[in-house]
Amino acid sequence: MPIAISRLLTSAISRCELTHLARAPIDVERAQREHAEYERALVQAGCTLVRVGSDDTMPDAVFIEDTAVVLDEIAVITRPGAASRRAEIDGVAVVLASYRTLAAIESPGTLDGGDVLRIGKRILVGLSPRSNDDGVAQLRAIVAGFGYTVEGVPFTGCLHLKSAATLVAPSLALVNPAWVDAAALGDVGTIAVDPLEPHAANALLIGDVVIYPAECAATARRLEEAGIRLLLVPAGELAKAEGGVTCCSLILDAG
Ligand code: CIR
Repeated sequence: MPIAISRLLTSAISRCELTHLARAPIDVERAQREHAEYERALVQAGCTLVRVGSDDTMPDAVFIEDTAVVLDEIAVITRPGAASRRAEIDGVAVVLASYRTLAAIESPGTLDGGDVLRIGKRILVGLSPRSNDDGVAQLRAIVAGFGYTVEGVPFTGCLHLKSAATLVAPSLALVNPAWVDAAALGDVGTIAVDPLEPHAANALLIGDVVIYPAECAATARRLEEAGIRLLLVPAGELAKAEGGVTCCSLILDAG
């Protein structure tokens, strides 16, 4: 049974980092309701929920995906590219230590988990302002012994690689072709987002079900037509903080 590690959001989210979006007021209670529905969907997808503590000194802590890269063999604690987010890693490391041997990205490397897309034994890392070459090289050195390759992938238009491409089945990716060249993903099938929904490429695959934002209705139809089983969740408030459905959890096999 998979474990989903999440972190509650606080009113501090109104001070979140923003890169591509202008700041818009976030309705904190509504964002908390969205997050509660998201956690329910994680449980419905078969996960056991484990929470890391939160406080109002960490505005972006709810976006826990960025703090670690969890593989079956090891968990790599990242060094988030935004300095304001570096305090998030300690609490995550304490919890992950119960499930995995830990490694860590060290300065001057930076890496955000949102840039890390694993396709089997290939790990693609978006080359973004958050994840630098040194971070990519450190990740490569840490995971090489477990048989993983690590490649840097250029993309534009969004914060993290997984805003531009995610898996919706083991060999099927959902992509925004305006932001990333689907050829960089290699030998997988692709479904393109509806062009009117540029932010629709972020989907969370757990087993054979995909947690997906209800706001991306046209792309959701494309996925359902392709036979993908969706669990729709409201995600509009968290989107104002540049968060999507992958970034609010770390999913790992309990082993
Ligand atoms: C940030 O800029 O770091 C947060 N406001 C959003 C992080 C979203 N993370 C993700 O998509 N993996």
